[in-house]
Amino acid sequence: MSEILQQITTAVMQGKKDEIAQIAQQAIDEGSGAEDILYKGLMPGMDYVSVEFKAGRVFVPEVMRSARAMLNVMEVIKPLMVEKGISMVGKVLLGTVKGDLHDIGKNLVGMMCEGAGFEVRNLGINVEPEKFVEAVKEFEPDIVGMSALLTTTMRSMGDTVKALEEAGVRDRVQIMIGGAPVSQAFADKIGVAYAPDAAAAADKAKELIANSR
Ligand code: B1M
Repeated sequence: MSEILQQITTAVMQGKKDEIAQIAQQAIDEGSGAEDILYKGLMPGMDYVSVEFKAGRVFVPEVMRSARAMLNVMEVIKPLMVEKGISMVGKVLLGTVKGDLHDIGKNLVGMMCEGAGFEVRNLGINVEPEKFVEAVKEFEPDIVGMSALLTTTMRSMGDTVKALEEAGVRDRVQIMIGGAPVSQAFADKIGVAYAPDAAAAADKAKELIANSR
């Protein structure tokens, strides 16, 4: 791998969110393509962070910094990717469900999914089932991701699945849920996929895409 792409990988691993855009610009000036920067520079860095996070060797603040570094470069290379028609891995629609205002974990999930090459649309917090339905029709995501941090708002996840079914769009998407009170057993009960943390969510999203193609 070229030295400059290795520098990008290292900058993601170390969460150098300010320096990394400059390194990416240098890579572009030296002739690296957006695809190489994404797949050979950024992604190996985020994959490393994801493994370390799962193993408990790095924590939320470090992951946030690495994800921010990755997003700073994505802003630089996005126009080049659009120009060249390079497609992302898939589309993820994310939201914290109705009644719930917690968004730190959900945003982390969004960052990790972007780090894994997904185009992410984040609907924010307190998202009504109807809002998910509208966004599925308009954004046409591959995956709908829902987050809940309150035991009381887990119910909204089931309500959202039902709303998607009633609107006739449930079969167009894969659904993944997560959040501290959510479990695999609950996900099984409402017929969706589950991920326990942000790194696992990005892995699960990739797995869901691979299984659906
Ligand atoms: Co609230 N809160 N809170 N709170 N809050 C908790 C969740 C609570 C456990 C605290 C406690 O009592 N010990 C408790 C919930 C109890 C329960 O129902 N089980 C609680 C409560 C009760 C409340 C209020 C009701 C308090 C009140 O007003 N009386 C109120 C409710 C407001 C509402 O939502 N309607 C409330 C409000 C708030 C703040 C607004 C003050 C603030 C949120 C700010 C914000 O998010 N912008 C807040 C916070 C910060 C917390 C704690 C302290 C931290 C949550 C957090 O951000 N964790 C929390 C206690 C705690 O967890 N120690 C607590 C860090 C984050 C990275 O982890 O969100 O779990 P987490 O996300 C993880 C995984 O869960 C997973 O990946 C993430 C990263 O690895 N994950 C997904 C999350 N979403 C996923 C989606 C996926 C996959 C994985 O797929 C799509």
